[in-house]
Amino acid sequence: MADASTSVFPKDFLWGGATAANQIEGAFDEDGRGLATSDFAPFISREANRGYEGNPLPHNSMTLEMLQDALEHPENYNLPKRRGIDFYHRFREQLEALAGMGFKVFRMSISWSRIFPNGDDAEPNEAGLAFYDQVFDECHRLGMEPLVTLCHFDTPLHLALEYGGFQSRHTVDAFERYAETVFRRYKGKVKYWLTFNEINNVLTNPFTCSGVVLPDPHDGTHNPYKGNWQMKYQVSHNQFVASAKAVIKCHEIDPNAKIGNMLCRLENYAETPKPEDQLQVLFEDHFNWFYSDVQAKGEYPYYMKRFFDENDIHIEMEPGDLETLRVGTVDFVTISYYMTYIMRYKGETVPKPSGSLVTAIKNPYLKVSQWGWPIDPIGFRITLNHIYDRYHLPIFISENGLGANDQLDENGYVEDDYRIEYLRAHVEQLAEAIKDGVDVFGYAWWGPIDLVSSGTSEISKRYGFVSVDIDDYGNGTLKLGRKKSYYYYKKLIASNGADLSTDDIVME
Ligand code: BGP
Repeated sequence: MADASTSVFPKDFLWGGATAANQIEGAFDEDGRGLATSDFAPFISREANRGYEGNPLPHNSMTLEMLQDALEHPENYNLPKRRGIDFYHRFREQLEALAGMGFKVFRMSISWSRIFPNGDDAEPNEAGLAFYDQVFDECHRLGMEPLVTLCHFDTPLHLALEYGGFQSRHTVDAFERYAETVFRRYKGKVKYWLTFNEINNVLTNPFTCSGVVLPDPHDGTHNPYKGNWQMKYQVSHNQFVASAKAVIKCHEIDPNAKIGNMLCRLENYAETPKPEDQLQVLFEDHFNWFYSDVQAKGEYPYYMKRFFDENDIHIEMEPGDLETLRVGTVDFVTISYYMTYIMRYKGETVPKPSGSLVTAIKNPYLKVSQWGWPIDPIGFRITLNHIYDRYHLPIFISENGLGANDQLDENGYVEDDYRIEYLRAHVEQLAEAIKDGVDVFGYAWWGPIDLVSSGTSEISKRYGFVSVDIDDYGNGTLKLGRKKSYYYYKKLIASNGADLSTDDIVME
């Protein structure tokens, strides 16, 4: 019988789920909260995008002109991240539903502009600080450890418009002050912190990741964010420094707290056994590892020098930066893991900057989600081994999950066997990785309660075990429902990951 006594997972393994302020809170203009870039990430329906095939209107990266227009005429835009799922007012009920599955950990983020409305104000906003006090207290009351990201895709708008986001060292200083403020306030309440969500996403989306707002390129592409490698690597450096400064402050203020990084982990396979394809894998791996290498090892890795030299990229550093990076290394490593990628040789012997997280090349051995994301549980085991081999640091899975167009009934229920199978297969491979000797201390399913999509700002890409009655336009009662997967995850957690059977799910 598979029960907790046969589990390969550590006894106090942190099972749970992950969210982000900008995708759940709503209340974007209440109690002194300032605007953030995420308040300008429109949902653009497939209909609205008809005619733009191959060149879609951006969902989550606005150009300067679009942003200014949305500031003046918000009524012309559907901006779901302003609404979220109303966690701000309903967190008690929503957290209780999650705790009902036996969650040990709840990953969430603090909205920086709720604490400092402009990002750099002289004083923090007490109402914002008090809100998170209540959320953390509630988490503890329900037996869930909050694991808190300082900045998850929501740079304060003022810093984005006036300072170019993390292009400027002013934003680095403001971030350090913000981090220090929340470390002091929540000392003893928050044991696990993360600095930036998916820090490597600056390469594809500096608007979302780093608060960079660029003017319309007027070339018909709607996308000024392609290329710009000099800017993107400078921003990366600035965020590394900001992250390391936060780590140092966290250690000073609360020696009992642990602080990690967060990497969107890209595991790459060669398309063929051709050595050139494998060389491409090496190049692409380096673009990805670069981020966790700096944050976990505290120095720029050897392979970046040639890359920077040959691509004419020059990083401006301030005196003391390298020492800050050296001292401010993370205590643990976290990743989001959704899929693997196929690499084909691009014909260059020196890596060129790479800007795409998703390759067009299909893996014929894998099924894909309704959004086209390849589903690869074995890749999960592979990637965990690679990370542990590289850093020998404890790992927390800060995101893994399946977005699907659930057909909910009037009770918010759906027989989401596809989600159950995704979870089962990934936890099975996670257990294999643990048996391999990889030190993993927690697993957080992305979006355990339906929330607004980061990439497309839609709600109909549902990840939750708990459903929320709301649609892409904000219509609905916000009533919660429990999907079949809710009861599966509950059973899995109760057995500490030992019972993965899908046959005997009890709906209670
Ligand atoms: C990660 C982000 C999350 C999240 C998830 C799923 O990149 O850290 O915020 O939303 O991906 O992506 P999406 O919401 O686009 O389906």
